Amino acid sequence: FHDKTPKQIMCELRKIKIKTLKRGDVRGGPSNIGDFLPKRGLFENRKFNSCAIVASAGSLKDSNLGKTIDAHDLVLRFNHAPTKGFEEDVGAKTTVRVLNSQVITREEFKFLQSDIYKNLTVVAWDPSVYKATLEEWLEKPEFNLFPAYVEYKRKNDKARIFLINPQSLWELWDFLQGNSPGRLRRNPLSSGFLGLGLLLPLCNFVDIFEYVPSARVTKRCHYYDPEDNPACTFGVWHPLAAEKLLTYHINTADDHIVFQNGYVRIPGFKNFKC
Ligand code: NCC
Repeated sequence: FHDKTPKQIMCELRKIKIKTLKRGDVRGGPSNIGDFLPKRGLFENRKFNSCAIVASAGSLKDSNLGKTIDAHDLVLRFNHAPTKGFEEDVGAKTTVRVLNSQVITREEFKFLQSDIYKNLTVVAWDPSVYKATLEEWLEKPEFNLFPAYVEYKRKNDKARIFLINPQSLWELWDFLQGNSPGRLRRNPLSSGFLGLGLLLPLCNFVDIFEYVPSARVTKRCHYYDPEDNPACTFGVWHPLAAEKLLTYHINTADDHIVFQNGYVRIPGFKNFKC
C-alpha cells in the first residue's frame, strides 16, 4: 500500500490548496455573509517555525505535555476543548481554534458568549455534499453557521474568523482516499486532518499530539470528559484510522517520541523540493 515515499506523498499533498473564503468569493449570500468575509486568507504571508496541533484525545490526560505544547510558536486546538484546569497536560497557549459547524451553531457550546473563542483565530468548517458547488452549499449547509459567523464579526469587527471553502475539504478527502488501502465511506475528514492540511503550508514543522495513539492510549474519548468511546480514537464515522495511518507514514519523529512522548512530527511543505 505504501508504494509511495513520504516525499512523494508530501508533494502530492502540497498541490491541494485548502482555501478559506475571501471577500469577493460570495456576493450577498445567506445572512449577507459575503459582506463579512475577510479580505485576506488565513495567515496570508505569515510563516511559523514550530506548530502544535492538540488532538483532543483522552490519552492527553496525565501526559504532562503542557510545557512541550506551549513551547511551539503556534498552537492549534479543536472545538470546545478547554485549557483552563488542564494546563499541565495540554498547555495554555491557543493561536487557532478549528471549529466544526455544530460548535458554532449549538447553544450548548456558547460560541458567541464563551471566552474560549475570543482573542484567537477561528477557522470554521461545515461539510458540503460531495462535489457540491459553493452555491449549493451556501443554500444548504449541514448546520447553518452563517448567522453566528456574522454575529461574531458584528460584535467585534477586528475578530479573526475564517470559513473553509467546503470544496477544499473534499479535495483533501480525495487525496486521503488515493493514499489509503481500502475504500473509505464518503464521510468528511475529522477536524484533525484538516488542521494538518491548514498548517503544512505555514509551518517549518507540525507536531501533532496524541493523534497517532501513544502507549498511553485509553478508551476515553476526550481529556476533558470522562466518557469512554474508543471510536473517538480509531474512527467509525470519520475516516480516522486512514488519516492516522497516512500521518504516521509521513512522520519523521522516532518511535520513542511517537509512542512514549505522544506526538508525530510532519515537516512543512517548505522542506520539500518537488
Ligand atoms: O472530538 P473532536 O472531533 O472535537 O476532536 C477533535 C479532533 O481530535 C482528534 N481526536 C479526538 C479524540 C480522540 N480520542 N482522538 C483523536 O484523534 C480528531 O482528529 C478530532 O478531529 C471534529 O472532528 O470536529 C470532532 O467533533 C466532535 C464534536 O462535534 C465536537 O467535539 C463538539 O462536541 C464530533 N463528535 C460528535 O459529533 C459526537 C467528532 O465526531 C469529530
